Amino acid sequence: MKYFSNMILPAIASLLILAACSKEKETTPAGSNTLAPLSVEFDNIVGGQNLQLNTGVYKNAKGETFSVSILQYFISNISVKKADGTEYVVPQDSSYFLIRESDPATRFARVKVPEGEYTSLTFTLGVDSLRHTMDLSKRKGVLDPAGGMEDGMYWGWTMGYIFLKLEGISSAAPVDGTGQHKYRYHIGGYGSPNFNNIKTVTIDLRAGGVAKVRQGREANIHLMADISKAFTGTHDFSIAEWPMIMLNDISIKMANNYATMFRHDHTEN
Ligand SMILES: [Cu+2]
Repeated sequence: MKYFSNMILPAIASLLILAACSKEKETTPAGSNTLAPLSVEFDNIVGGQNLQLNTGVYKNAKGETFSVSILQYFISNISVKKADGTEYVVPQDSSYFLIRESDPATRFARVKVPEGEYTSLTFTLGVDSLRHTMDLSKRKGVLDPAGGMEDGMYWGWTMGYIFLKLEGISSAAPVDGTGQHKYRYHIGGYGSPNFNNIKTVTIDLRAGGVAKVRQGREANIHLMADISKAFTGTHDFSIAEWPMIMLNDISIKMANNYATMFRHDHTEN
């Protein structure tokens, strides 16, 4: 009997362990934890001020005053990283967002990532070049050229998506066809056939608070996006000199400027 239990009990125990392991495998894919909600909040500001569409009046680095009537931009290809370097890339099809200041519901990019603590966030500001060339059936929702985007964010097949659109009124801008002193910045360019204004942004979350992702809650990474950065940085823009920027070379300087606009403020866990 002693011999029997010495042999059998460990065998039963290891069978139980095996059963437990295989049961776990049924519910969770190997090597990853349960997915849980994570949001990234894009809180648009101008310098130290809150952005108020149409009514807010701001000053750029050249001392010109301006208001903002439209601000919208694409965020895509979100990934997060843990302190140990483990990275999770959100499945690309679920990773396109159009942030529109006119619609507060769009200020959150909501994704699902494995439970855990994340110290770094990476995303694309714009739309990756590969997606530009995909069939229209792969470009639905906010990427649908035929709809889903308020105030068009698409130029056409060869010119691609507008990554960031900033428009408003400035007395520094000349009077346009509508009788207004409008400035218009429509920035895009995915590398073919023109230059590439796709920007990859990485944000260190350690100082402002790591994201503790777990089920039953939505961790929220609260970012500030300071749109005044569009006017300054590698190049100080004068609205009088550049009241309209679209798919031209000067847009490279503006994209380099605004790529620095994100700052992590805090994380709600
Ligand atoms: Cu917050």
